[in-house]
Amino acid sequence: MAFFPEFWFTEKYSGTCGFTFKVKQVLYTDKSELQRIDILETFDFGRVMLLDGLIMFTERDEFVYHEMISHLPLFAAEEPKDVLIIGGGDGGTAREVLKHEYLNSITQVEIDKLVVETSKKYTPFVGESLANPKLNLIIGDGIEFVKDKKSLYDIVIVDSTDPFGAAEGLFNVEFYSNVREILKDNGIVVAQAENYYYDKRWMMRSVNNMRKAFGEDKVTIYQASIPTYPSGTWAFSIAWKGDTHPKDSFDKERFEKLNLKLKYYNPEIHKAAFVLPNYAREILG
Ligand code: AG3
Repeated sequence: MAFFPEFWFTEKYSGTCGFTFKVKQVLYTDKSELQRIDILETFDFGRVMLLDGLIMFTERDEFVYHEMISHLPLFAAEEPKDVLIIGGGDGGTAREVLKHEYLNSITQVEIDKLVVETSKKYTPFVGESLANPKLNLIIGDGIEFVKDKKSLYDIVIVDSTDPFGAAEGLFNVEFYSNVREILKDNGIVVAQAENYYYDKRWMMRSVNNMRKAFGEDKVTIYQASIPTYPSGTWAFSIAWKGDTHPKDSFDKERFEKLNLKLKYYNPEIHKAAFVLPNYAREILG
């Protein structure tokens, strides 16, 4: 009987549990100055990008994350014109933001050029957008970029990796304070904020530091179902400078006019995403 070797990948959540799937083929492996990058071809999730062995996105469910980190703040904001994306080197967030054709400017600051190049080549379903001439893509450090600038953006989207290594500084109070300064008066910031099942301290690092920068009552989280991320339920921290809670400021007219073909986000989800189970509320305090 012939023997067919099988290759299974596990993202380890701890020493005792994780998430596993079978791999058809490793399409790419390399190391940048900052991290190891792998692209896998899988049976169940299409192409998958790993950074340092952690799942950044899969072809099958990336739409949830990218729609929710983009459209929610964009439709919550009042007449947004200028958007800043920090991180997001794969291009998925840029793809969604670019759907808002009325925007004046979209600036993205990604620290790792190799992520950009790899995504363009191996995962064009997200990476293609990085070549869009409407996107002003800067290869640089987002932490430095937001320093000493005032009132430039309506929305800042922080599409980072987990809070260690290069991304650690994207979760601290100095960074969020600079983001507050770079936002215009009614500006909104959204950041990927891990999950409250395995990593509640990571999530709360983002929430608590946003609270210090924006004020206790100007920060919350909203959530979305992302099957291939730890716990399957992902949190996004959100802070706003104006008076209106973003769950109450959905711009219906703009939404209907744009008529986007989306797979996750809709007007009901805009509100529902802020509804949290009791144990998550308790963690938030
Ligand atoms: N950035 C957030 C990924 C976090 C996932 N963490 C993990 N698998 N441990 C995603 C980048 C997509 N643009």
